[in-house]
Amino acid sequence: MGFKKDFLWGGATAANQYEGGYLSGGKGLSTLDAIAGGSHEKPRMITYKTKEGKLETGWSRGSLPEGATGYIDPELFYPSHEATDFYHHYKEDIALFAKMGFKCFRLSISWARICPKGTDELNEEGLQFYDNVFDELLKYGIEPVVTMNHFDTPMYLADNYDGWSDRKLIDYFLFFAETIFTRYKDKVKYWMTFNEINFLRNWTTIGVHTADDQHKYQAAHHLFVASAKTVQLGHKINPDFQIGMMVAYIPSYPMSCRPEDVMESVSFNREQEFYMDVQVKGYYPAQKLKAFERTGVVIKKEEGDDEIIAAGTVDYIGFSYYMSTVSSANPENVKLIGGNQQPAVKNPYLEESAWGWAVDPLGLRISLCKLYDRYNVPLFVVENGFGAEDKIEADGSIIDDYRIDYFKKHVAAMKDAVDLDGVDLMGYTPWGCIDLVSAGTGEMKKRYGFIYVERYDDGTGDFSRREKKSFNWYKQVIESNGENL
Ligand code: BGP
Repeated sequence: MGFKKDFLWGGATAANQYEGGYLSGGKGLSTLDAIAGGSHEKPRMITYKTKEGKLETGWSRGSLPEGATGYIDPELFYPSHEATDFYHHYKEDIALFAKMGFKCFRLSISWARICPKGTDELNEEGLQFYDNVFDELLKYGIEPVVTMNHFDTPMYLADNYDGWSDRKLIDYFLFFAETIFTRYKDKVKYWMTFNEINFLRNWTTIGVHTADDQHKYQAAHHLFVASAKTVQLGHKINPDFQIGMMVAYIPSYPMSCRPEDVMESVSFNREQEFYMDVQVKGYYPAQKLKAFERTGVVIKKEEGDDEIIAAGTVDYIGFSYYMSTVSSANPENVKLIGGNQQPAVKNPYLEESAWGWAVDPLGLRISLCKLYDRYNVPLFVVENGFGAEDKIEADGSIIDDYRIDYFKKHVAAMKDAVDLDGVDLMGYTPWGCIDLVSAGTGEMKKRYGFIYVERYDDGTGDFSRREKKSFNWYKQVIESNGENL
């Protein structure tokens, strides 16, 4: 009973929010370097350069304005440029992860650090950086879990190809994939292709300038083909590789047993399951094909795409789980989650974080049951956590009992899913195990870590690290393989 002996306890991060060194060591610009912070869910004023070289300022709701090219506004402070400086602190941070007893560590490789333009030019210094990081992890027996692309598309590809709406990106990504698979094949076993592939509403992350369904789903098709080819290629390079997909899972409950509310929640959940259906089952689900017909979306496919998608299904599902939501057929019930553009309905039975994210541990068990019943492949909870504003006490300590409480309940829910429901769960990597820049807000204020980093939204802070109260709590959880909460 309980979690497997080799359960992968660890923590999760992403290059664009944690690494920093955005122009160090030969790295090229990525889309998230050129806008002021994060994955840009909220409408925000950005300054950009037009193709004609003119500087313009305008509102952007996640999409790059038409014709915009990568421009860094010297007047603006970009927390993501230095982020929490893993680039210079990786040895110290990995030692802290080892002290917590991590069995694995999830990080992403910055595509533009390996291929500065995203094309077939390579940056040896970038490759060496990740060699150093993996060697450091392996020194402590920590298994690297690598997201191949976490929201950061090389800016050159956004500027010159309109990002993933152009099929050419499949080849460029494959070149990047082959490079890192070959280079790290004896150091990394666990891979994931695209982070939260269903969050394509964050257009900047995929470098697309036109925010409409036609562009979104065409880009998704290219991502599916790239992912499937990547899976096949990886298995050829090293048959021991475990290559997964990654989706943001926010299960939705119907507001009531009124059938109209139930249908709303079915539709909401289907939109997320669509991305899993394609990558796990290997085909487009009928419901989506019908929806394309209704809305006039026409996916341009090349001959052989369907076969590629069918042959390149993933080994496991990685997913993020932070909250659940509620669907209602009555538009009056709809609110925006945490001020961003995600429509949702407040659940009267659940508490929310300061950012309006409903805390729902049982929702995690429900998700695990549903996904395992539906797909029957191993599951990996690769993100989960509680974003909060932490306070440093006079004696320097950080007493984050609210975070411990959140994790306690979520680990207990996973344990029930394993013990009572028979779910095959591979591991658990809480998000932002060390403080990093928020994807949604682009700020440092919203923190997730077991480790605090002195870095603030006005650009102050010396990047020093300190353990929060949750650090020792998580250590004891790992030590007891999830028995001692
Ligand atoms: C997921 C992303 C992460 C991350 C996390 C928390 O959507 O994969 O990159 O940051 O959510 O979100 P936020 O930073 O907005 O609190």
